[in-house]
Amino acid sequence: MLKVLFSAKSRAWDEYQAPLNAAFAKAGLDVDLSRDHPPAETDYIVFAPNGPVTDFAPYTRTKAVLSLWAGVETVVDNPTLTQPLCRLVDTSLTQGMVEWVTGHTLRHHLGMDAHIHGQDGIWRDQISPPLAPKRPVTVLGIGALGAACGQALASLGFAVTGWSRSAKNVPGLHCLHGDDGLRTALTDAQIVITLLPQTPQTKDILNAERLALLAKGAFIINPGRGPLIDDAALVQALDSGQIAHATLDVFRVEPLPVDHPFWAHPGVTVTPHIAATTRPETAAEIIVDNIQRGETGRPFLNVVDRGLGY
Ligand code: NDP
Ligand code: OXD
Repeated sequence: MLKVLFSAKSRAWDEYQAPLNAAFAKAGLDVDLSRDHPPAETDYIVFAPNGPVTDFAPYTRTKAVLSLWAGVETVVDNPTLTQPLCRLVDTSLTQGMVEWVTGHTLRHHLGMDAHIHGQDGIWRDQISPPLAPKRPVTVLGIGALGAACGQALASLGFAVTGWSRSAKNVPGLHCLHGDDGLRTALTDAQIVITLLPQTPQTKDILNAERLALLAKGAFIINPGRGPLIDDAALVQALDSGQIAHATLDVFRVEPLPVDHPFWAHPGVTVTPHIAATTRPETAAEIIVDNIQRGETGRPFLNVVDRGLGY
């Protein structure tokens, strides 16, 4: 019988126990899923960064650490982690992100706030936004999530540029990469969506200099990670009108401290890291598929490149 350790918060255990056991049964795997297997007897770890396991050294028998999260920045550098680390790539997570990004993009594109907050008896000027093809959108990071979001926006007619580390070809997107590509991708962009992982290379990627490349009055939408944006530079760009509004789902410190300037800034919308949540039913299938792969000698899916950090 395989011993699978579940290392995440208690609430996650309540949500995942049944779907994981159902997926093990469906896959024909004989598994003892528990929150307290002895390390030296643990075959796999189902892992969340806010769970109890932080030292992987005693897990000498463990064949893989299977993350319930897509972002792995808090564990990727853990020197005790010598086992393969697999991150979550899940159609439900992607669908959730596509919906959140599309919703917030359309909010800014259509200028919805003016009418949602303007129910005061005044028949305002009828201002038409440009149609989507005239609205240049840039997606920084066109991996599992960014590519799907970019393609969803392109299918609505937006002119979407995607930027990545390596050269890519994502149908429907104008794809750029590297330093020169970043400059081109940001120059005159009106909406920028950041879906990069947090690594040393992506830290502060939206700094003062790069924010200045955007079209005046641009919008930022960040469901990636907080450190992708230089907070002080963003506040300055909002104050000057260079950026019209920033919708931020992720922050350097979470929960966002109550005295952080983002809370009070009229140009910022804070959402509490809810852009895309992992859904237990689909995530369980993916975790179990990877365990089945490990047990049948097939390569794991979505193995994190420890050198690249994602
Ligand atoms: P992927 O690994 O599939 O994609 C990452 C993309 O970023 C790739 O296109 C990659 O380029 C690019 N990239 C990485 N480093 C660089 C760099 N130095 N320069 C340029 N491009 C770079 O990740 P996902 O799409 O699955 O997830 C992205 C992030 O979204 C996660 O890391 C996590 O932080 C965040 N997230 C947030 C959630 C939320 O609810 N707010 C939920 C889930 C995820 P290349 O293609 O060349 O490798
Ligand atoms: C994730 C997240 O990385 O929720 O999965 O941010």
